[in-house]
Amino acid sequence: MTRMKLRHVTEVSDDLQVQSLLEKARKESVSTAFDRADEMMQCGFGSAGVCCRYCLEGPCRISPNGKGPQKGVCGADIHQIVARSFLNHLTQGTSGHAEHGREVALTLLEAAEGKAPFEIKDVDKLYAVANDLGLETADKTVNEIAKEVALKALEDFQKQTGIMNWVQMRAHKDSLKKWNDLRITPVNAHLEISKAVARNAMGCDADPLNLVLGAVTMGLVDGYAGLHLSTDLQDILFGTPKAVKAKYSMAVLDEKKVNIAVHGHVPMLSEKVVEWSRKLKPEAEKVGAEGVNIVGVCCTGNELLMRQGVSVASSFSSQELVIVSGALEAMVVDIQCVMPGIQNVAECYHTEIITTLPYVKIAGATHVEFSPEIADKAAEEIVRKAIKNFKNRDPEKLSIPKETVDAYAGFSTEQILEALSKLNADDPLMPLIDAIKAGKIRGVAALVGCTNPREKQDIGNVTVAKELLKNNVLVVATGCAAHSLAKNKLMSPEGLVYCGDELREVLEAIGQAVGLPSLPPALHMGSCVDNSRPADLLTALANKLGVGIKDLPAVGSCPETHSPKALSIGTFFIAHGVDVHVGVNPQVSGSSVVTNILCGDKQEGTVTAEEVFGGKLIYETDHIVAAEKLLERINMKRAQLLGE
Ligand code: XCC
Ligand code: SF4
Repeated sequence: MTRMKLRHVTEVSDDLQVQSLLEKARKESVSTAFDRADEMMQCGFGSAGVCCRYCLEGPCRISPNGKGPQKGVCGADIHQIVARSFLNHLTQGTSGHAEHGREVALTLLEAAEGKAPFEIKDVDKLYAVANDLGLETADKTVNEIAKEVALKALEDFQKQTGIMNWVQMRAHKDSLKKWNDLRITPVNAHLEISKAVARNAMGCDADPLNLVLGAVTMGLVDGYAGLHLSTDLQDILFGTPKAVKAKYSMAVLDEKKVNIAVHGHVPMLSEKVVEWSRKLKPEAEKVGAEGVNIVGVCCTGNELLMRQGVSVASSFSSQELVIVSGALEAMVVDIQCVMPGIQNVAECYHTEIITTLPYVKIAGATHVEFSPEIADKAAEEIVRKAIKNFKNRDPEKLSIPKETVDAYAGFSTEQILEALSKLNADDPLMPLIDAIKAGKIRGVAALVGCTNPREKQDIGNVTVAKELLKNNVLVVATGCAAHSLAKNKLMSPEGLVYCGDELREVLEAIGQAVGLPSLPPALHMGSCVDNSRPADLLTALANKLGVGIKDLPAVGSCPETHSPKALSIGTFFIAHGVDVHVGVNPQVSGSSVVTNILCGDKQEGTVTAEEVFGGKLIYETDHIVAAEKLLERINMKRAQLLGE
């Protein structure tokens, strides 16, 4: 095979440290996702979503240019095939988040029953959630209440009638009414996921519009059984985040310490790894290290950053390069966004890859089984393995980048409201609403999602954010997008120079009220499941203003995603009427019908997301144009809401 020309390192990432580690990897003949992306030809049929492999009569593929057969063997046309492949992506994204929620709910149950070594860290939040669920709390112990909350959560994976408890508890009433009218409100997560898989099979649902509505149900399952449920229960178990200062970049690796990267999503194991890294410091000293240094990758990194101030080494697309530093004794992974490629890279250095879940293993990696009851044992074993591996480090292969970037994180909805309450103790939302009404804050944008090895790392996330900030849009961020912003100083007061004057004044006023020079330009709200937090903030704003969420000047943007999870989160927001931008091909272009439902404007005679929900999907690869489109939508909603 002729080797494709690889991009120059400066085209691969905006991050100089990533560039230098990629150069090192290439010199050492180590294959990484950035180079594999260059070598991989993209299939035109797959890119347009027109290839169907759902039964053994196929595979069938339909050319969008009208040449060749226009129906699959079963008679499915291009719109049916594209709609099904869209629903398939959403189902996959949603099941990841639903599994996350279920694992956390089970951990809470086992903790409450004394079977797992976790304690309830945020009793106030436990009471708040219990009250919101309508549970009686008088005369009950904390563990009794926690058990009832956990059982309510598990009902959302079991009940056969009614609607999910978390939808009932968290959804805005206007949105819920709309979903009920459309009969798309989820009953329980597993039932809906199973139904989505079933309806997508050959010989089942063949109406593109109905299939897209099925995708919206997946978005709602994702949003409530995945995001909201996970955030609520994780806050109860591990604490609700508060403002915290930490460090970003590959330079958070510490040459003098045993380095362990925690990677994946679900925080149960990684919380314990942090605990054991402190307990086993004396053992690390015995092997000549100064201690154990935990660094975060992907959303596990976000979870530990938000609650423990753990520093963050890498977002998704550069995860293999953490290993290329030659300084990593172990990479511990749980679930989602873990590239199988890390094992091959690890084999070129001394790093030990440790998988932890029985259904997520990597051939060649070490497996240390984790479950909540044996959390301490597993974490202890993992940290000991890393310490033992310290002696195998090869000084010749060591290359740790130098500079870290300071960033503030920990902006849970509770933390934001607490800061605002310093300006107005009786009505904390009012300072925010006043600023929006006065136009000092034009609107709110959530910068979310990933980095993608095919895209130049960080540039999309940062460009969209800066354009919005310049135009006085309040930016909040989650996931790997938050990583891009933090590395570019948008999570420290230094980044205020990128804000419009009016936004800057607001951020300074709120920040100074809580003893900081200013709030950072972008507020880090957490991991991807924590997209529940911006949703909660919007719900509170809408309720206060007496309008629907669709009426707010709020948008979401996902410039560099790679994950179907981002599509399901995006659909969750669109179902509330929030416009969502994606900068990476959502693979629906083969069908004009599906594209129009998702991205089309209000138009007589057609059904579009904008018409039904009040928000739409904006697919735009040019970052500046994307920001312009988002601003346009913000201005349109302002005009409708405020009569501007
Ligand atoms: Fe994965 Fe959540 Fe995307 Fe990062 S942002 S690449 S999904 S780790 Ni969720
Ligand atoms: Fe072909 Fe229809 Fe089977 Fe898909 S479901 S592979 S279109 S026959």
